[in-house]
Amino acid sequence: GRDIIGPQSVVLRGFALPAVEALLQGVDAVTTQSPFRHMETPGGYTMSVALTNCGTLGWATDAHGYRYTRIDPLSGQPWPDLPEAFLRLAQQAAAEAGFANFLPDACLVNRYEPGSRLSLHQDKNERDYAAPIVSVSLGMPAVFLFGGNERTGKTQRVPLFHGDVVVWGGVDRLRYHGVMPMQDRPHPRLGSHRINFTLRKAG
Ligand code: MD5
Ligand code: FE
Repeated sequence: GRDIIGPQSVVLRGFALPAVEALLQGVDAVTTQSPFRHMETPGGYTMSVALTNCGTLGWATDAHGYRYTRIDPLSGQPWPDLPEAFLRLAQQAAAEAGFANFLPDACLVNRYEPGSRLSLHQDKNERDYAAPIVSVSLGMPAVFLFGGNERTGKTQRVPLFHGDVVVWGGVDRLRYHGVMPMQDRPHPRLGSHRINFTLRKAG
C-alpha cells in the first residue's frame, strides 16, 4: 500500500522487498570499492551515520563544508557505478509516485547502528529541486521526522520499515527532516543495521 505523507511525498510500503537480495549485492559491490566511513561536519562533529556513495556524484562533508564530488576522498577514485538494481527500482518508484523519466546521477548510502541519528536538516546541495528524491530503507526500522520548510514548527513521525521506499518531490523537496536515534531492534537479514540509500539528481 501507500501512505501519503505530504502533498508530493509518498511512502510505498514494501516496494523494494522483491529486489532486496539484488539491492544488498549492490551495496556490497559499492562498499568493496568505497567503504562506509564516518565523515566530519563543518561544525566539528563526527556523524553517527556512516556513509558512502555511488553514481557520478557523491555527497561528502568535511571541516570545510558539504559538497558533491566526482572522486571519493577516501579511495582517491571515482565513486563506484550505480548498481543497475538501484536505478531500476528508483525509476519504478518515481514513476509510481508520478515522476516520469527520473534520471539520478547520485546515490548516497547511509548505514545506521543503534544510537545513530540524523538531526533535522534540509537537502540543499542539489542543483535541480524539480527532480524527486527516492529513498530506500533496509534492515532495522527507523522513525523518520518530517517537518516543514522552517526548522521550527511541527514534525510528523513516520515509521519506516525494511523494504519501504519513499519518494519526495516538488513542494516537499526542501522540507526539514531527520531520523530519530535508532533503537536496537535487530533485523533477521541485516542484524543491528539500517541501510538507507537515496537516489538524486544532483548535477
Ligand atoms: C535517511 N537520509 O533515512 C534519510 C532519507 C539524507 C537523509 O535525509 O540526507 O541522507 S532521505 C530523506 C529526504 C531527502 C530529501 C528530502 C526530504 C527527505 N524531504 O523533503 O523531506 O537516511
Ligand atoms: Fe536529508
